[in-house]
Amino acid sequence: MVSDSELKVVVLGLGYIGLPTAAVIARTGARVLGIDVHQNVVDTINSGKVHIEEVDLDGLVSGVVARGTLTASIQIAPADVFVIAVPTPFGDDHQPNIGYVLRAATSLAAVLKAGDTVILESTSPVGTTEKVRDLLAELRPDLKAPGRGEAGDYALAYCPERVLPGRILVELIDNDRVIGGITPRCARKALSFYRRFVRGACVTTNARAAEMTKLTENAFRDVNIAFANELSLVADTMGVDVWEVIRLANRHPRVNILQPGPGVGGHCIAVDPWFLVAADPENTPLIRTAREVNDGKTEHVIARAAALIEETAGPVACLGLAFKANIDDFRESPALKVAAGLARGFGARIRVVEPYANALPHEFDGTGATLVDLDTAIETCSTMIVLVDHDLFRSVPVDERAGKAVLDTRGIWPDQPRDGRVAPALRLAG
Ligand code: SAJ
Repeated sequence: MVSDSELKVVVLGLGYIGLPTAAVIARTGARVLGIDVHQNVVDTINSGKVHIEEVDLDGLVSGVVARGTLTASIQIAPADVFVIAVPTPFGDDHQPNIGYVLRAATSLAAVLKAGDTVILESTSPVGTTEKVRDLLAELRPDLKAPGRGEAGDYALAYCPERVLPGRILVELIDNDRVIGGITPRCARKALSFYRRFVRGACVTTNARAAEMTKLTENAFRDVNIAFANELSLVADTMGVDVWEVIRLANRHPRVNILQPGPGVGGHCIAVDPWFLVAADPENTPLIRTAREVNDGKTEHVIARAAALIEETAGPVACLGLAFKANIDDFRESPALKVAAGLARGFGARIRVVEPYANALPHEFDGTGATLVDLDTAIETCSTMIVLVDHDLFRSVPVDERAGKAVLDTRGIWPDQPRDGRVAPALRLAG
């Protein structure tokens, strides 16, 4: 086996998954070349800095760049292992777009040689790895493609990333990995690569099963969050505290309900279930409905918050823009959608608190809304809309919230007084 320091790895795509992955592999001593289409990303990394926020990533990247085990480029080069970690978005019609994956495969085809291993990590519709194989076969007829009746000259596998933003560097090492080979031999070859840096179990299967496993994991979470969000609407109608109900129901040994919120954000759970729906629309009513319930929750929160704001006077604090707690990622964020929607309706009355932002995103342009710190919001706003469960917001004690009207979509303040007259505070399910 090639020693760590002799192993050459190319990681295509230096985003939220590609960069941490490249850095973790570079830490083993392997020589890693990270490829990105954006020159500014390449320059940032080569200067030892990072263009994305992730716990401990800056220190790791500056270390491996200084050691010379990680470099970045827009130009591909030969390697032993190629890891594709590019985005797979969907279009307006919810159809997956694997264009970036195919472009990455096209670029590595130029330098592919016998003995190499190619691994796709991007969340992908079932059958994508086979499409990559067919593309490589077409571009490189001089090399035998795997899975076409004979042993291939190179290995090709699908191994989905499964890391949670905010815990990426830990989960890259500790999580189990599912490795789906185009052939069992391809899976074993990819397995020997992951064993170099993964402490979790590495389980092998075929490429299609691995592709569907990834989509299944995120659809499972989406469906379960939709259940919690639907419950929150029912509880609101009934005048019951949904978090109390969930806490009590979860005392049953076989019940484990997730948490309601203002909707589902991020670039994975709100996207991936559509890949299953697009593949088999007739047989996916539950998965599609869950998506609609979660998106509908955001609209519901906007309407609920608008009604509350209309009943009150003075500035209104919207707490949080991130798509979930304690991160700076605003992609597909329901909190951002709610706050921006309210800013469009109520203009300068809206004061946004987001400890992870230096300025309001462009969605607020021209609305008159402002970004303020938490203390200013507490001092000046008699109405508060909780949209993200950042630790900073959780820590606001009950006496600082006294007398305020509160719409808490995350259930972070169970002690919020309910006496609507003395302290006009509401704890609504959102
Ligand atoms: N959310 C709720 N209620 C909950 C849990 C989450 O409303 O009980 C919301 C969050 O606030 C957020 C959204 O769901 O808006 C998604 O957050 P998340 O923490 O559930 O997931 P992500 O998108 O950060 O990461 C997911 C993870 N998948 C699963 O847990 C099955 C992660 O392991 C994947 O690697 C990642 O998607 C991905 O890249 O696919």
